[in-house]
Amino acid sequence: MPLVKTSRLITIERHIVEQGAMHPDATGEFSRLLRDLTLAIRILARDVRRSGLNDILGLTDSTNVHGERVKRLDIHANEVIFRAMDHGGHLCVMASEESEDLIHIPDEYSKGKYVLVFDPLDGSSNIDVNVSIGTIFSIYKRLDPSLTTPGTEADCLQPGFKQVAAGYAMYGSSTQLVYSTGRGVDVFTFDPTIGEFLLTFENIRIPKRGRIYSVNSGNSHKWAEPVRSYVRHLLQPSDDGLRPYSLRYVGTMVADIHRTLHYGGIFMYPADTTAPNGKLRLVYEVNPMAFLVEQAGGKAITGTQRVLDVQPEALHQRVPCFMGSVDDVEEYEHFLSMNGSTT
Ligand code: AHM
Ligand code: MG
Repeated sequence: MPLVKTSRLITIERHIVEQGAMHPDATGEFSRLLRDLTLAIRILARDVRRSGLNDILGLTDSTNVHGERVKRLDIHANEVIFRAMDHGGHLCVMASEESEDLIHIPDEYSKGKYVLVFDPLDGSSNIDVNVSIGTIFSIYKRLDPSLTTPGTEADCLQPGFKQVAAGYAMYGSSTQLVYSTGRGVDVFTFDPTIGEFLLTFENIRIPKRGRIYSVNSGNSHKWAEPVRSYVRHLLQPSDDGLRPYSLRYVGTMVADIHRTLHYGGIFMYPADTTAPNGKLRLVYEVNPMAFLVEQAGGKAITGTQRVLDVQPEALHQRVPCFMGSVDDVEEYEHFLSMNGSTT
């Protein structure tokens, strides 16, 4: 049974504080960081809910009721997260999918020991059509323990196994926040009537094998042979009834990984002939998701190595990824080895 639904009535704030209390040397800084981040997510949950209305309510096609220019939702999300996180004194630097360079903490605010990387609104192709989108984040400790200097690019380019926390918010039929501090994965659901995230599932475990694969099959003509033969295999009926697999692909990584965490199976964004490293970004998309998948008992690889062991070389670097149920990912690895290929 992968889902352990909790009967405890507990808010995310309380949960964060309780988890912090488990660390004898905790100063509370990390709890405050997460509290600020959940504020940003609450605001974004509200804004996403109203996103179809902004343009309609605007006096002109680019102005909202407050006389402000209506921004694209992903740019807006980037700004909301920055404004929630820049002044708390917990962070030394940030990086985002929507910002080409590092995001520094303004001079007037003190610097903290943590680093935040994020994708403010994942699933951009789905924003305008009311399909689930999300926010992905990952937190590291800064490399230089001195708190007086700004954070650096190296702080944001730490390998994924050094994450101290990672998670995502999914703005779906409800808003859920899924996160891990390295002690399993917990799921919180937002109750808009009380403005709180409530613990819904504790320590979710991804099934050892699933029956769903998730990939953009429109790219299949460009995949390497191991990926093609693996997907052909998944579609081949088997005597034990485990195959054929069903295909599910939302096109929002947050939603596809969310389903994979609950139902199992495999999510893939492989390399192809026009995208030699796939599409997804290592630092703020693939690493946080790989951390969650591993924390839920699953597996995440690039095709050549464990995702969390990759040493990032650039903020916006892409990497192929295959993640989900252990048996499914290992079956894909078997196809790789049969083909003598590692792509
Ligand atoms: P985005 O960050 O611009 O939204 O791009 C990332 C998204 C992922 O959420 C999703 O898995 C993938 O792009 C879908 O890409 P494609 O449309 O090529 O299948
Ligand atoms: Mg994204």
